Amino acid sequence: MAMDRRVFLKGAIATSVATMLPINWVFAANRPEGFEPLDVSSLTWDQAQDLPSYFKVLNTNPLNAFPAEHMLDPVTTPADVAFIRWNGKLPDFANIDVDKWTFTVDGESAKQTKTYTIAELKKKFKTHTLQLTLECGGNSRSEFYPNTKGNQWSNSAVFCAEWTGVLVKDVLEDCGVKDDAVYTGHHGVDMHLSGKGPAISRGVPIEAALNDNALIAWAMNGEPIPYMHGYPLRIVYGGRPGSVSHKSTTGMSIRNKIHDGPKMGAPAYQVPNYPVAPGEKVDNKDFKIIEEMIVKSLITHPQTGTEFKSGKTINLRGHAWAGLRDVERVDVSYDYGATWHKAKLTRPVNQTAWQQWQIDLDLPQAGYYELWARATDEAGLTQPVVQPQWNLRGIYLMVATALR
Ligand SMILES: Nc1nc2c(c(=O)[nH]1)N[C@H]1C(S)=C(S)[C@@H](COP(=O)(O)O)O[C@H]1N2
Ligand SMILES: [Mo]
Repeated sequence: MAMDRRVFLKGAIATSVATMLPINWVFAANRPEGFEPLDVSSLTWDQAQDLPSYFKVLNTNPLNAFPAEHMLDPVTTPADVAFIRWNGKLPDFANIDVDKWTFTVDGESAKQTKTYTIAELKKKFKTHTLQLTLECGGNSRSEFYPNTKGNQWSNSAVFCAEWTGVLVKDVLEDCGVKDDAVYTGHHGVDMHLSGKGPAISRGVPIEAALNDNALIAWAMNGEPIPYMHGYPLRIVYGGRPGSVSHKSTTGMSIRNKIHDGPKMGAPAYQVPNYPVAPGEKVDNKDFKIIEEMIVKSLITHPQTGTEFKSGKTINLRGHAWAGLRDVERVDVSYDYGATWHKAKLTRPVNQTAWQQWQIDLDLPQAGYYELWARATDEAGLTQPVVQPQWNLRGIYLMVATALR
């Protein structure tokens, strides 16, 4: 169901949040079958660990948590609002010495192996500051029906911060990329929960590493990267599954084959290359790696559950992004898709930065509404009204990976 893009507005005549909605559920007759009004009382977050209460903690070991969607309203996501995803144990942050931290480039297809301190990276290469959209491959997974394995993210396992660092491309080219290079492999210090081996080591096709929206970054929003987001050095790729943006990174291999580190094998971060029925078994050889994220929009204002005075114009707004492409338009609907209204949309500040959309809505009468937003990218790909093709790992991606 397209719950990802809906926020509901409770009409002025509805009584309290706890009493069951809706007194006057406007357009209820149009709603898709099985569509129930949201239960507002289930939308309060648990307090856990030291995380602010606006985080919903999915698990603590490994640590996975996401913010309420309306916390993502700012154009640039503040670090203390961004979702947190670790696959294994946390790095030993207390013992990190930023002056001694190094980044090594190696691999079969590197002409030379080189090791750089952070100071050397800063000195040797041009510094770039870019806004990059980082989205977990499993963002919105909780909306699959039937549910799939994996963290049940809402739609807020995504953020767009401003990252400062050097281009991955400049560093790889300094070491020399052989003609037979196929893939990168990313390395770090955090261990698998068992204590044996790295928690994760993923990579991207070499062309992705050699474009202009991949950084080896030491700053997030102008500050040292917080522990949770990859202190002291992080690989960041805009528009690709978050798992390739390696936190607390110690290096990158230039591989002459598809990288084979932990979490590279099917079905992790992969989707079947043909449509499957829910629950259908798929042979591992019929999976393909997700390399780019798909077009999507997020409603960040008003907060889900907001009640307005009747007759008030409502400013509905949020962000939209589309992997490596630009978003071309965003439309919104308050009548379950019977009519769509075109929102104003900004241009991205740089490739893979999310874009901002907004629209003023005058709703026809007092009552309960569900608001939908639907983004369309420059290739004409649009968000489906229902959750796309079910797949084993709940990845919202089938269409885009088939296209490029
Ligand atoms: N070192 C390390 N980097 C990692 C991970 C991890 O477990 N360890 N998880 C990846 C995944 S799956 C995602 S979605 C993003 C999450 O980034 P965030 O925690 O800054 O939101 O980090 C990626 N980088
Ligand atoms: Mo992820």
